[in-house]
Amino acid sequence: MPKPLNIGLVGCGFMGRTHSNGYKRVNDFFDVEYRPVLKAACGRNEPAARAFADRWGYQSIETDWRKLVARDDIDAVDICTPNNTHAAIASAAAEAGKMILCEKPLSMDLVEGQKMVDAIEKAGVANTVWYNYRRAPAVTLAKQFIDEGRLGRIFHYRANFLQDWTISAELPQGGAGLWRLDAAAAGSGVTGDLLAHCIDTALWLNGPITTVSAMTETFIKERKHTQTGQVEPVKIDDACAFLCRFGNGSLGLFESTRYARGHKALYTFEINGENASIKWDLHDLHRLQFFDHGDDPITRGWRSIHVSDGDHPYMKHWWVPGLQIGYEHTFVHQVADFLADLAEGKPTSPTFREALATQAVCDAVLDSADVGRWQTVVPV
Ligand code: SOE
Repeated sequence: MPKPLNIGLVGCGFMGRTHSNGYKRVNDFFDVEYRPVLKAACGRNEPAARAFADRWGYQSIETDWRKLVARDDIDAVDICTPNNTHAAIASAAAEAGKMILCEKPLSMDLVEGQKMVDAIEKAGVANTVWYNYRRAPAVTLAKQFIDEGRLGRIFHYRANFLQDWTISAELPQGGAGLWRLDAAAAGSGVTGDLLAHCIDTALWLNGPITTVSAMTETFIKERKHTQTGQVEPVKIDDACAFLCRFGNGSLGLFESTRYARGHKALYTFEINGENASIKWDLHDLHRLQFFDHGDDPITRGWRSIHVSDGDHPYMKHWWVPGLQIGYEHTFVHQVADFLADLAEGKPTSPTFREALATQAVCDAVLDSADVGRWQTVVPV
């Protein structure tokens, strides 16, 4: 019988739903030594927290995260709140000896993130940050191909994350659902929210980024603030593009915007190596495009690998070969890996420290856009 692991989830929004689904599904599909128990859900709005708890099956609610963190019956604290609250909750949870699973990005900036890493490493608690796209089977397969040396020396890394949901000037900033437009709650705009995903994947697949040169733009300069009712300056980056150099000598090109009409969550990356290239697209997330220069020249071409066979990463745990899975499964996989690592006493990647490296790149990108010059990424 798997041992119970009592979860206290802070934040009852979109991410709270994705993580809860992960906890609920994991033991149905993965043989792991722990079983997440949905002990408590925490949200400041009591009726909303109650409705969330009832829907997802949490046994109790809290309206103050400090009470949740102090509870003896909570083993792991899951942070799904706006970015400006991550540090306080994580540090208190670490001090209370709780395991911590924190939504991305880790922190508002590198300095704050460093303090969080110090706190959790001092406490010695298990920790991970939810950069979920690593665990799309096709992305994990890309990692496998690179580690096997199939691409050879890597020359180029290209990534985009394009959305279009903030184009209307009538959209307010701040408050539930729209805190991502409020720099005081989010820290940054697309850099911390979307490029952070691209950077995390890139660091994992292609190693450290050393220097960056970026530009950002805020297209809508003022928006009404939901909480104050006043029209206030918009301080987030609506769009960001940057060039970079990786430690392995390859060149990177990254772009993110919430103003690409027609694109809802188009995360794509392409990697060009000496022997082969790979491409991935979140809108077609179960496929990995692969071009191998070593193939017979007459039939050589881009292969579209349907990553749904039992030999593919994570897939033997799901249905039968050929039947694909989706976005929500990336979170189930992260829970499964966290529980398996816990049983073996191993860290679960990305740890807080690994997520700090993403934060260091985000900071260098924003600094570069600010000063208009190349910036060196602080090594973490
Ligand atoms: C923003 O719209 C968002 O929900 C991000 O916050 C998530 O991290 C990303 O996976 C999808 O888009």
